[in-house]
Amino acid sequence: TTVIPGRTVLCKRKPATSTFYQEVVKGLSAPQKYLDSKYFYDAEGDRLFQQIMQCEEYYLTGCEMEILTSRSAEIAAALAQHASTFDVVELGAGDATKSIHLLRQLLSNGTDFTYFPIDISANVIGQLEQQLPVTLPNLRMKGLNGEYFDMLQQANTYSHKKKVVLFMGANIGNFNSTAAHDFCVELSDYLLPGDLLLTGFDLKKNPQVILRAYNDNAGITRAFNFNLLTRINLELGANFDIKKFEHYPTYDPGTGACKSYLISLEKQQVQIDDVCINFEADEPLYMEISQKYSLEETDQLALATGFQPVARFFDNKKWFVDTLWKR
Ligand code: AVI
Repeated sequence: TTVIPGRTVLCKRKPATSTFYQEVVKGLSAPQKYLDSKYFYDAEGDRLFQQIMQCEEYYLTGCEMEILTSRSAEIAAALAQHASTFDVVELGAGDATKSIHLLRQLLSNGTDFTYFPIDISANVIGQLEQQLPVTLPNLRMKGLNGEYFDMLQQANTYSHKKKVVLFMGANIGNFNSTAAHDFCVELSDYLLPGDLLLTGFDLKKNPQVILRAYNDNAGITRAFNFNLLTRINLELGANFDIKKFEHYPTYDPGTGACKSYLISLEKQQVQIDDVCINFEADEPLYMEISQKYSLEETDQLALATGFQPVARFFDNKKWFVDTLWKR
């Protein structure tokens, strides 16, 4: 057994080599322990996230749904104003319950477009390809299963029209500000001048409202966080005891950073395959950021990454915005 001072004990068994394993061990071996929130979404995580979206406290989904149901005519008009012909590409399409309203509006306007939903889950793409033609019989679509940027490139091989990219659901909030900047720069590199980007941002608002959204009474968000530990136990043979951790959501109204932690309730060791991780009592494990934006900050992000803000669509409470940017 090899002992790395202060933290990790490496035993002699051959370590697992999956990216998941490597990223988990890297995060848990860092001086400030973290896990990547992209790993929340196994089958159980997907199920819990569906429940979060139904929670009374989790206002984001309802706000963006209100924008898509009540403002799709305005959004479609803005798209037509800024691009004469285009195709629609959705990053992280999920079940498309929000975008379907915009797609329906575009069809009823007689817009000639193809819809390219992109999702990392083959399951999601399969379901969309079965369901959407039933709901929207006149829709031309081609599902793309894979990483966002690889699939964006693939969409370009199917069509040379201008692209309207949808990146909704406040997914951009799960990047910290550097990562959000880098993501937009990379996206801008994959697009051509005149392409459009519709992004959902959760806006800064009363801090209690935000904090409650990540600390619902039924404990679903708590279970969503703990599920990643359970996933690591199941898939990587770890032995996290979730009773020895506490869910600790935070919101800083100064920076707009809403961060979730799991706090170790005691000094303990966790074994992951052949790696042993030491937790101190009260030590935080950083799980997720859900960054909140001001309108000025959304404009600054656009301008810093090669986009021009051209329109904004709000819910009635102005808690959420879908911004339209032009590359
Ligand atoms: C997917 N994403 C935008 C959600 C959010 O609000 O950050 C994930 C989530 N985490 C806890 N609750 C919801």
